[in-house]
Amino acid sequence: MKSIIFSLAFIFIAFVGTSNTFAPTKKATIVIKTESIQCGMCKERIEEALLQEKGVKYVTVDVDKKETTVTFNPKKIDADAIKKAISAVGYDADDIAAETTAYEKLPTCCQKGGH
Ligand SMILES: [Cu+2]
Repeated sequence: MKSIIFSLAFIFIAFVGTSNTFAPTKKATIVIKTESIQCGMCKERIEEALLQEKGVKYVTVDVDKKETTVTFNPKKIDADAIKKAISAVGYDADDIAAETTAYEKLPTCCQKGGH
């Protein structure tokens, strides 16, 4: 009987132990090069689009640096999905090029060389 209690206790401790050790990080932050953004409208467009993605918590687009900083829950979304969401509204995101149809729908001032 004692050994059963000991092994149950051991299993319990092992379980609690591992779940703590492998507790998933709920937040991650990435900086994505969004070289093709031109102005404040681009900023709003990307921020709005990304905030609609599940798991995205904060988005900041820096127009001068041409960078998009995203804080997200890695259990719900990953960096690739975020970059694809940027591409889907017409902007280059790191090595993922903007979707042509989305890019062509952008106002001229938001296209490359528009400013
Ligand atoms: Cu723009």
